[in-house]
Amino acid sequence: MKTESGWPDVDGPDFDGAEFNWPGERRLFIGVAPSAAQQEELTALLQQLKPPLQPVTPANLHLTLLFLGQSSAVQTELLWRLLQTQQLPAFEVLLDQLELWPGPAVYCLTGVLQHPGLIQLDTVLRQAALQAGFLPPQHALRPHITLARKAKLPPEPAPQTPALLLTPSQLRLYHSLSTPTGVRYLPLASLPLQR
Ligand code: 2AM
Repeated sequence: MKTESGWPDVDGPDFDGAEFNWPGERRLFIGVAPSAAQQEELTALLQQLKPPLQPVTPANLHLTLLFLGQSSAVQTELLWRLLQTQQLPAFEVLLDQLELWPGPAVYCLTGVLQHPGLIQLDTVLRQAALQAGFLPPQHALRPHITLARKAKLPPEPAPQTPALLLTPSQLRLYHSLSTPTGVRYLPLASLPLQR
């Protein structure tokens, strides 16, 4: 189903799953979104970030669980079918540190990989992706929400650090889509996390 904005409504009651039928490859990742209230709180923080920091678009705020990279429809459908047969545990993660990561030059709100549900979900996602023929991720999962890119130095003055407890109810397959107005993270499909 398409929304008024033209994007599929993965939360809608009649969303009937993704259509895995694109030609070539799409840049994909699996992640979770903050709640609407958390997105609002982070949006207020984004407004405090000035050039040269490049704040992300509020609608793009997400926590990446597994980056898939360039992905064919066949490979992605296989992964999604595998995940549909798995127990996908719910988790919570507290994001309460503002950090600048010099390598990718991102400024982000970070947490620690310690909740058993998140550790288990990370394992399930990695194993399913390997089975579907994706390359293993280059790094261990470091839970974070990217707030700004092109971050060589932290913002001055430092914003007040929020403490966000993410308790997502679903994971999402996102398409990272380049548009004339910048990158958009378009949800293609979702799966419920089991409590
Ligand atoms: P991040 O902002 O959570 O770090 C889409 O490109 C998203 O995938 C990016 O926003 C980034 O999420 C993540 N990403 C991009 N390249 C990646 C890589 N090589 N390894 C892990 N995550 C990556």
